[in-house]
Amino acid sequence: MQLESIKSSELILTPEGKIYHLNLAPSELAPTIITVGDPGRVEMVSKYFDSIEVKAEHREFKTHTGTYQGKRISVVSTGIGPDNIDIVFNELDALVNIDFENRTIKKKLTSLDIIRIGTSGSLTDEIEVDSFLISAIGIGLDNVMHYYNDIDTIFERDFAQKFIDHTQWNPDNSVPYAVKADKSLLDKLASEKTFKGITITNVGFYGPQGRVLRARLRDEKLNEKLTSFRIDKKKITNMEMETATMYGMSKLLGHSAISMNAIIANRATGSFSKNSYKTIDELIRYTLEKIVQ
Ligand code: R1P
Repeated sequence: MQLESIKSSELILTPEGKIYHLNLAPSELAPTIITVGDPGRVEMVSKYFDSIEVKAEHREFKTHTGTYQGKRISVVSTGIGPDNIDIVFNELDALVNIDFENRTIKKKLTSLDIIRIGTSGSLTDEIEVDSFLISAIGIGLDNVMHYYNDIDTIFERDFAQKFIDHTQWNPDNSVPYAVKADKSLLDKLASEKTFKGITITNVGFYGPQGRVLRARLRDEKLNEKLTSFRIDKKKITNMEMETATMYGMSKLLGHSAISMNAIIANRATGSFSKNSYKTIDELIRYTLEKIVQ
């Protein structure tokens, strides 16, 4: 427990007493949070709210807080990628667990429920575009979590080692890690409408996901190795850019997280959704209904 006050350079607050990147005051955040990558998707969620009490914005981080069927919810955009998840999760945690007046960690900690509604590409032809997929486990190819201590109990070490061995992982890249979803959120949000999958969290969209436009890849067989990986007869289902980092940061800080994916591309068949907006809207409505059940 940190007793001394956290310095202004570490916990950065605006003159209005709001946390720096999210531009939010503690009272403006709900205990249930939906994260979306695209700031434009915030309205796609909050248009279903009964009312909106807070609208805040700074850079790619946009928040609407309101109620949905009486339940207070914040929808927050994270932008793209694991590095932004480090910012968003630390600041969400600070909003509930640090006293901004005296800059100390609160004695009684609050646990948030954080639900990602994102888009993703399927790696298997069995999961077609416009499907919903809930990530039971995330494999992180980013290095955010490696900067933190106390991660031994969070990582699924054997799982990650099998992945490293199978892919003959390039040691110049950061070491892959695996983190499970929060079990109670997984059970609450899964249904016969959702695939349950193993999700790869990439550090980029093109090279790191095996897409070639003009720049050539160092390991042209990486995606083949991903699709041939098996653990307990299960295969990797999809790729995106936030899930594993979210699962790691939320476990590290004592929050619960789940990642809901609208599958809008299929990398196995080369297809892309003809109406991704509709699929994302349907996943938003599905998730909101499940949250209040
Ligand atoms: C890439 O286009 C982005 O889309 C996916 C990836 O995770 C990455 O953030 O999710 P979102 O649509 O939620 O941003």
